[in-house]
Amino acid sequence: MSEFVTIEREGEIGLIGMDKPPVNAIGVALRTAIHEALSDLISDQKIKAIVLYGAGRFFSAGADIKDFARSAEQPTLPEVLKFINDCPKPVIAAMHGRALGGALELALSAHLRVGIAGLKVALPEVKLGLLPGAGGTQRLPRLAGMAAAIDIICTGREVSADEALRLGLVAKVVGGSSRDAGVAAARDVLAGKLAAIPTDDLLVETDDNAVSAAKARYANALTAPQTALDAISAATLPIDEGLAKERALFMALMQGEERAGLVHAFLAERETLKIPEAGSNIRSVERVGVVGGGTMGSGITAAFCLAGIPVSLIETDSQRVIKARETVEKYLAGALKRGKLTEQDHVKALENLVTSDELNDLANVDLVIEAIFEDMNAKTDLFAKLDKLCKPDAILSSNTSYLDINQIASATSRPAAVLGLHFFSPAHIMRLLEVVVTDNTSPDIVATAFDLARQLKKVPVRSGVCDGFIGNRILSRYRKVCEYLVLDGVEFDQVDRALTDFGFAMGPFAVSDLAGLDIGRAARERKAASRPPQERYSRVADLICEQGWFGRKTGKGYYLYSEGKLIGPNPDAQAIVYKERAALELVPKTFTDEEIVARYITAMIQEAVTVLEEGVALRPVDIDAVKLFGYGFPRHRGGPMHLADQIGVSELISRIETYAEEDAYFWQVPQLLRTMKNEGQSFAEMN
Ligand code: T1G
Repeated sequence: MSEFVTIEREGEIGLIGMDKPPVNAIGVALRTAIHEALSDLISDQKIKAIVLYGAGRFFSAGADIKDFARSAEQPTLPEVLKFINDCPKPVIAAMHGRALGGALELALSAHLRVGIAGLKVALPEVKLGLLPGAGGTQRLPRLAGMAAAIDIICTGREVSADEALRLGLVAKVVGGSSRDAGVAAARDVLAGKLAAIPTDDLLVETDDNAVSAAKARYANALTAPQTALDAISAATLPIDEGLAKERALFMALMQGEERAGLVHAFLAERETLKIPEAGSNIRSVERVGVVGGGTMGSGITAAFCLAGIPVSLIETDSQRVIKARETVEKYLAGALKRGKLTEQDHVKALENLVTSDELNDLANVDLVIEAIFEDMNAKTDLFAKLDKLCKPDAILSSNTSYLDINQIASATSRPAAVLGLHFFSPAHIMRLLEVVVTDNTSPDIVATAFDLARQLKKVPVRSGVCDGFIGNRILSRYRKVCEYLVLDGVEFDQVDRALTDFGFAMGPFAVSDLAGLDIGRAARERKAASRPPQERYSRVADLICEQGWFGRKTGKGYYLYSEGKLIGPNPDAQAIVYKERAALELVPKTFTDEEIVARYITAMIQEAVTVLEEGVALRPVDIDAVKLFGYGFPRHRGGPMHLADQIGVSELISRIETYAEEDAYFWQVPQLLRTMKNEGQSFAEMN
């Protein structure tokens, strides 16, 4: 009897209930328990049929992602599933909630499957840089056909209960508990009403069209979908050959960097929730107030509407109120169209949306998010007013992207209830939320902010106060490297192409054009007075702005645009670069794409290490989450700190020392990096 499964006998039906909270993840302990329980019931002469079901929220979340290091320990999952398939007694899998990855493979190795209404199944392994490595690529085609198997496995998408029924993955979809559904199905099998067939006895028809269409579709995708396709194509072989082929391909992916990066990104999203304030009292937030209905304010408002949280949006006059409401309603209509919002919730959100030009309308909200323009005096004035008119226990937060929130808090009588909630544009879509904790923010306020983030389906990352917090502070450093590369000889679009080939969704110059070059200029002007004289400064961006070229919104920036579409590099901007190089007597050098990426990534890691040293970020994984969920860092590379461990501390130090020969002020090896080298420590160990 194992602590991870319950074994029961109901007459001639044996039941194995997986019970390993929180998600019945199938690691070596659970798969051993299943194997032993099945052996036990096979040898029990009274038992004529066996039911497999899951206790708790759902059937099972699949193989234990945190236990991959032990995935080769016997009995391996493929061995357990082969044991199920070859079981001399009918095995029925009864699934509820979710059956993902190895869990669905477990069900596919059974002789019959039933689902509980609302069930969702998937083989999401490609999202982890893997392929279904326990028979999924061989058994799904046998049950659902080659074309459906290719689509489901190579995309990793969810399959609803109805589709599973249609595809023949489940024999029926019923209500009630999965345990009872399993018993009922077992009785039907014993009564000859339902057929229980070992999946491995089935044959697969190849589907050359589906295979060649998929080959074309995934030719430039990551490795996992292409490799999964190879495994699925082997399903036409005898089962043992196909399973062997699948296992070999799976183990190859398991060793790969894509798997390491994607699994790290999956866990990073959850690790950021583990903060010192976790477990503190969470305040209820019934209504939220947003001050400022510009791009950010209306995006933030829409984010709360999408989460079903009533929100009051305040602007300074009736015209601005109307415009802000229109923007929010446009965002919500878009969400409705994309299926992110049901009709009913859409109506409710609009009913709960108050828009006004009266600050006093925030008298009863539980939380305020200030999203006005980035001016310290304006913010401190506003916070002083909010402090007087809001409820004594209301939380006051700022969406500022870099200003000192300690200073903002000092304008109120409630500094313990003040923090930063830094959203990323578009705020109703981008998942990152930097929760900026001041010197005085109380733990329950931080815990409440993290709980709000959960309701908003955001990824909260705890940050300390500094200029730019975590994300923008690091961005400002590696963005400078791009300016230096252009002065030293690289074209804008070569920088962008090198980084998009590396995996970024957009290159830094295209991103600046999209955000608006005037935004960058304002940031530079703000920092001009405090810019150290030793810092190398490129005037190129300022010279481009002087022409009134602000990027996409003006049709010209680093690139040329027509009707908002990028049509190519802007030769006039490039001419400014050539002129500037001549004025600085710079002889253009050539850089390979690899050198461009190396400098960009090394600058990112260098600043990230100082953010860590200063305690602005709690752990390396928090910095990974910021770059993954707020800055389009390629997910399969896991984030800058995960990548830093792959590059290696010695290599990073030697790169910085080499670059320092050109610019000793910009390139300085952080002390923490040297300490890590001396102690042989990795960033992963700091998590
Ligand atoms: N293994 C280990 N831990 C897991 C896990 C898993 N598969 N899934 C979730 N957890 C942890 C998670 O880290 C968190 O832990 C807690 O459970 C709650 O999760 C051989 C090799 C199931 C939809 O890709 O998609 O099978 O942070 O916060 O929002 O072919 O978890 O609290 O310590 O996400 O309700 C394939 C991954 C594995 C599914 C639930 N399976 N999981 O979402 O809860 S590879 C997956 C999810 C595989 C085989 C291959 C979601 C969920 P902690 P949560 P949730």
